[in-house]
Amino acid sequence: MTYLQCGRHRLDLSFPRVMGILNVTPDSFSDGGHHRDVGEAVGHAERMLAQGAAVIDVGGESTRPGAEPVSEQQELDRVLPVIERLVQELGALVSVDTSTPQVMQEAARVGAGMINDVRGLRREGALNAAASSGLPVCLMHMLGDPSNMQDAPRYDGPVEQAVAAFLEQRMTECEAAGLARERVILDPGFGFAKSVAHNLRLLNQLAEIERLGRPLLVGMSRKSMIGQTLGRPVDERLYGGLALAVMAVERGAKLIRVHDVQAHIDAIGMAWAVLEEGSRK
Ligand code: PT1
Repeated sequence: MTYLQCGRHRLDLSFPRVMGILNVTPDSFSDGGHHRDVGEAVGHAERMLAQGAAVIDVGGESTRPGAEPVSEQQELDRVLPVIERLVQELGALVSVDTSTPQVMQEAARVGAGMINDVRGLRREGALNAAASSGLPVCLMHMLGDPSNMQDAPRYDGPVEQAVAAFLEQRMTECEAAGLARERVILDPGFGFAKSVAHNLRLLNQLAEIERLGRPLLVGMSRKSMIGQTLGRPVDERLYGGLALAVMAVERGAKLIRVHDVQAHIDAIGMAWAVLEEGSRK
């Protein structure tokens, strides 16, 4: 279980790896496909790879709380030219952050090596598209949709048990539809249908998700769980985020989805060195 075959790339997950975030959303992009915008995105990915990112996560739909949906064509126009160049020019391992079946299919066709779906393949046709791609898939926990997920999220009982039960059930359903467990990465979905207390508790109890036996991905970079806990605006959340990343690694997380690659490479590398020394015979 140390390696994950991601298309032509073999991803070594015997130690924690950094996934660099590459947003190609309306705020950063007008209507996609413009050479200058694509060039800027490729340049940013190149810097993240040089800093040690193992994967570049390309997303054309914002899934922040309150974000509005985009059309399938818009999403395709935004992500495909970028993925194509990252694969062709940089030989990068690209993950596509999408819930849209057509985007999964086309991304795989142009060389993406992983599918990252915050909706856990629950959109119609997504499970079949992901299964037939042959690629690993990150299944994330969320209730509702980004437009309404933060409307007073509630759980009966401990949040980590609800999240673990959801992910286990979803993994079983996906397996029945032809997506082998060996291809699944699990993500508890920090900031998705969770209060600050839920998010903090979930990180504290992350071992409950790790027990499901699949590689864990976490995304906490610059999120409001940091902002609300420390009283920091979005551009002052790095130090808080590094603390969270280190705690996630200590609890077994193997893919850390972040904006600030260099800082996380060092924090995680240091944490991992301590953990490794402690496990020596
Ligand atoms: C994530 C994730 C993601 N997060 C995966 N993919 C986002 N696998 C996009 C806030 O509270 O955690 N895992 N793709 C970004 N979504 C959010 C959610 C951004 C909440 C910000 C917040 O600030």
